[in-house]
Amino acid sequence: MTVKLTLPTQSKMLSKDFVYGVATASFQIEGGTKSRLPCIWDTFCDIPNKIADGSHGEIACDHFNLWQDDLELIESLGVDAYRLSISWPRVITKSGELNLEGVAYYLNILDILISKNIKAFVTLYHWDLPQHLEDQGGWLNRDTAYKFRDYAHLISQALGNRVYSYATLNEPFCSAFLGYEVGVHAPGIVGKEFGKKAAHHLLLAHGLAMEVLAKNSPNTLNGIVLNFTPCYPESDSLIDISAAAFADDYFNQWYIKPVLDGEYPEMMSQLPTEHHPEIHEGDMAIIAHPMDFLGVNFYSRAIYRGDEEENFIQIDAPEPRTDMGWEIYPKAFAELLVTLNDKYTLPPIYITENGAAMADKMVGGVINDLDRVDYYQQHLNAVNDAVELGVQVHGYFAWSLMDNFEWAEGYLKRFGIVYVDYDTQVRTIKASGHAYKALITNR
Ligand code: GCO
Repeated sequence: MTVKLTLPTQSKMLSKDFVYGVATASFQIEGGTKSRLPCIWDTFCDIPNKIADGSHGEIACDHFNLWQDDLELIESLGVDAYRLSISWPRVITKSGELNLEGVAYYLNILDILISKNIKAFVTLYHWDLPQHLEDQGGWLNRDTAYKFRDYAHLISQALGNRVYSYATLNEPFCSAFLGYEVGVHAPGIVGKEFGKKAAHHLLLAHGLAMEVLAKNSPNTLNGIVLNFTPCYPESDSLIDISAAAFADDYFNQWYIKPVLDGEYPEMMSQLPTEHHPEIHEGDMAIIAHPMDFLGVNFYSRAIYRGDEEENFIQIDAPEPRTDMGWEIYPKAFAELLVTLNDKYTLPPIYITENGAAMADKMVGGVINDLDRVDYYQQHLNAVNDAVELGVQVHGYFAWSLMDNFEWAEGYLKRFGIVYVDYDTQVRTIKASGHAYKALITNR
């Protein structure tokens, strides 16, 4: 295990143009729920047994109040960029107008980032749908896509030229599949017939917002953030190989292929028609609006076994694993990037999330998270391997700046390079945070 993060001396990732950042999301860190409209995660947290520790987002990291200190913390890490998300229910009223108080909160953050010369990578939707829109059907209602377009229009006008990059959506796979198919995320809807319908409306929302951003904000890098869990067969048998290919189309290609090629994977024909999305004429062209960048989130891979009845069965992740139970398999990261580059005409890539939950222990005021440093080292190496093979990666963001509300896991899982004591809200930079800072500042 290492305490330092290093890259080969000739690495393009040591260039000053390569962007290093840290990432967060509004619901996971802000708290301040009383100062905004309710969102689907507020509601979901109130349902018994949905969140592992029975917690909620009312305070979270109290970033709503501690944002100034947190911006100093970010600056102290020496990063080039900060990826944050805007809470839709904080900035738009029920009747669809700007909530100026909510907007002011983000304007202050963005102004300070500019004064510190830190690039703002703003995500417009990191899963906190206003509850009143869910009450109208949420992402199963096509109209939500147009509501998102209107929100994108108003907020991009309000934020003006303070932003460096806009991502429309974060991980539509999670919103659609986890939220509307297996129901382990908000709003908790279950049914195979719902996932792809929700996904289509999310992707439509992305395309409509891209059109708006291209007009309102032509000088920012505009794109989407997708997560990828590469799918590997358990064996070389044909049935396992085709199971992995099916899962890859279902979970990964379903999101990237429409935004880049304007069509869904051919595997759609194997799904029962009741599970198909409702595609209107012209939708696919909107969804495939040209993008300035693609955000790639990577954590782990998945291994599949073929099955006569189910299309695929995911087998238990082998060791080594993180505290989430996710296999540590950096090779899949390099292979993913190279494969995407072969398959698609990619815009510039930013790694918008990568990181690991580990069972951190504070000893004598110090968090010596060598396991996380090791994870970062191996994954930075993997990105570097892909760059050497010709993939155009322009930046890398650690998930996350600090420990925060890890969705259905509540506060039990810690992804931060900064430790958060939830009783006192004291932040302590972990060994991984110090190592990340040294890598960035020694370039
Ligand atoms: C994600 C989310 C993060 C998670 C992280 C770890 O985009 O999946 O952006 O919110 O916390 O991925 O699960």
